[in-house]
Amino acid sequence: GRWTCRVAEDSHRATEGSFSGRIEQNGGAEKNGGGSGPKLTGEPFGRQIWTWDEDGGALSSSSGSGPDENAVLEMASGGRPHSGFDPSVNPNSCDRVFRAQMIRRYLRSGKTSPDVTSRPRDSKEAARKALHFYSMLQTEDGHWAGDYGGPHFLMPGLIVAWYVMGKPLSVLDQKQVDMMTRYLLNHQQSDGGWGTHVESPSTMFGTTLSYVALRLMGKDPDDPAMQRGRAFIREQGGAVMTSSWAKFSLCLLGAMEWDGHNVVPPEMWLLPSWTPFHPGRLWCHCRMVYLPMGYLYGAKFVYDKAETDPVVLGLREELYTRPYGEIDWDKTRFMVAEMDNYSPIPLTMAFLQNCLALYEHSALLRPLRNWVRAKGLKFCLEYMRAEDLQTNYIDIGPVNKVFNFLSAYHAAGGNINDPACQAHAMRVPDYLWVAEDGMKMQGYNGSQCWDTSFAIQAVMECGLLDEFPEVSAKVWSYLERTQILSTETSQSSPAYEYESPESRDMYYRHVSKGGWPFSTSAHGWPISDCTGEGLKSVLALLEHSKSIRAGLKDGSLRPINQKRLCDAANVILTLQNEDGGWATYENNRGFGWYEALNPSEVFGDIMIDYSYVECSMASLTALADFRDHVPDHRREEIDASIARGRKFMKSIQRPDGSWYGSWACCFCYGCWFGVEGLIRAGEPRDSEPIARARAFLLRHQRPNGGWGEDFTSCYDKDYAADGMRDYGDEGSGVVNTAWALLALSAAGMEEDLEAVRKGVRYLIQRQLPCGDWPQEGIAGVFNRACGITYTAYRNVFPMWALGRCREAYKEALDKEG
Ligand code: LAN
Repeated sequence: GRWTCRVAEDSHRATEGSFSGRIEQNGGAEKNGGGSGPKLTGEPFGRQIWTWDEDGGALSSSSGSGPDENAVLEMASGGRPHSGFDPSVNPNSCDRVFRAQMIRRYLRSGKTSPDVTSRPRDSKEAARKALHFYSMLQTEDGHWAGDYGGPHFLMPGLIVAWYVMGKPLSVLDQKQVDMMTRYLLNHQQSDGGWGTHVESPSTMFGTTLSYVALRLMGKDPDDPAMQRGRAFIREQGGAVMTSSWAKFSLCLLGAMEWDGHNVVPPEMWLLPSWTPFHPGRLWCHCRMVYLPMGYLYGAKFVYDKAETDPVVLGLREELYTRPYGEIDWDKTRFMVAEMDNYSPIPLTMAFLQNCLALYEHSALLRPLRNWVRAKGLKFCLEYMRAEDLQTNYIDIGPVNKVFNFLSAYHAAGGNINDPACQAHAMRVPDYLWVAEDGMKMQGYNGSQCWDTSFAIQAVMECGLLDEFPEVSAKVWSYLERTQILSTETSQSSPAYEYESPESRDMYYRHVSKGGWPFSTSAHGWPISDCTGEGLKSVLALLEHSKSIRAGLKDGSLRPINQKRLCDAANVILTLQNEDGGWATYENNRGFGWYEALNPSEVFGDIMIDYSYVECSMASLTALADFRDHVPDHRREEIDASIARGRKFMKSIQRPDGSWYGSWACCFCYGCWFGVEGLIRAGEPRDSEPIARARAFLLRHQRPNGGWGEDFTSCYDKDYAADGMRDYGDEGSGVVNTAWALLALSAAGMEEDLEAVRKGVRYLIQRQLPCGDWPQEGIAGVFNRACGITYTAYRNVFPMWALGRCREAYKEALDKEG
């Protein structure tokens, strides 16, 4: 057998087909004859799920005239030996399983792969080879799929939920459990622990959750790996020292008492909307996580068999240094190991938590509490239901996905065959990914739209659109189908009903229609910069539609009318904040002092949606492109918006010339957005802010011509001076080099030619014979403290940088300097 990634309609067929069978196996509550099982809602484009195919072996190399399997693996392996996975060399997987599948399919269709024996002679050839390679990985529906793993705290949450629901096969089957076990064992570190993400040193957050997950999946406590894991936990003082999000899962399981967890009152949702603090003003990810947490806390959910389940009883002994019954839980609420304590609970929050604890335990207040709690719980359920329907049960992210599921299960009285539970179960695989290190839970249901928009802009700037018309046509159809609520399929999804102003008000949602998401249309949450990148991509494709059409066999492209472009521009305009910048999904609704209420020790800056250099650049440049394309739509507002955005971007430039990148590592990334955004907004290329940013980049170029930073830049908010020590090449990495070059060539100053030439040479020299680049360190980041994998970045950004530098410096670039 073989793991296979299925996309779009095929993924829907696979889920719906296998699901009816699974329900029957689950106790036969429902007998589904002939495909009458539950159906998925929402647009299928972009969906990617992994299934285990028993007969997948028939497609493997040995049989018949398939492509040479060794060559396939060689090309899929990102410059690594293609046997096994060795985290001590590099804990980042290179997405070998998916890439091998795509390359195999490409070759079987009779197309030829890049010539691995010849070396590109110049930047143009290198870019062409890069695109040829990358085009092998494009899926049928036009997007680029990829491993979006990295965090280690997500999958254990799913496993805890699965376990307390009675291990339903419709949620996880044995094949998946085996692959997940493999993943966790692969990432155990030499000190016995697990990090918060693949590159992080061990934390109690990562370790406690991973340990518990392995035990729930059947690992024996006497297994040497488990002994080492346990030793790590106990050395830190036991599970009372883990951070609150891990404690939450332990409480659900019954391996910790709710008194050991700070209060998460569901009744906070009942606050009148005019109060300075209201949860509706939180950053949507924070809000949507504390929503089900409030419900499960308020209902005091505990696994119903906790008191007799041998694994849970075992964990009560294994995880603590004192007998479980003797722990004074109220004293453990604030305990947390130093290694987890990135943003210590502020005193204000600690004070508030103590007040809430008094409220929670007061006998006097019980009648009042019961009354408001019931109301709070009711609102939470309604809100979760709205979120489930608006996202077709995908939910905004992996954390609320799992907790919303568990809440629905609780509300259904523990009936896993309840329609809402079935709908949730069918969307679990949307978050799972298989790579050479095992099966992981991703940070989102993929990064499809984001990667695809960047890829096509890179192709455009490389001037390769006409050479690869089919790639462009497929991207066209992906972006067309993925704009939120703009196509027929998406308009028939339940999400559409929630777009009315009343409903948006009720559930604190911003306008969706016309935006682009990070992943898929079915996910349905628009994001400022994803809308910006989507809009820029579509505008560029429209500009080239003639030549794309000419290169196609049937010449057909679905129309994208101007109304849809205006919808997108309107969304972007509404998202601009008062400070002139753009935040992620919504306007900034809260206040800076909300950070004093941050209840999570492991993450920083999560309470409100701030304006970011990344989101601002993408939004502002999209408006600028839109203005060129549709000059008379809200012209004055757009001009004013761009001017304010420009001012904002200057205001957050650091004195050293850099910008802090919040969503990838780190200053090179920020500088790319800063420089490109300012220039597109009209800033002269020789102005002081641009000069300062260039000087910053030039100062950090390494002797080998590349640039390098790693995750610690984001964590410390300070340039990682040693560069990418472990996973790059003498302190440089291809992705960072590409970002620095994108910034420098956006300015395109004559004086920088030499530095740019060195950088470009570096990229060419690091390119692998097949046109890929090596998988190095983790590229993405969120909430200051967690890394996240962007597999596509090693292909898209170097190619893009080559194209842009060539365009800026022409033939001079490839001459001997
Ligand atoms: C993402 C992924 C996309 C990312 C960009 C669009 C790249 C960025 O420019 C804006 C922020 C955004 C939308 C973003 C925010 C935080 C997310 C959603 C993630 C990094 C993906 C996973 C992460 C989410 C918070 C993970 C779940 C963990 C919790 C702490 C809830």
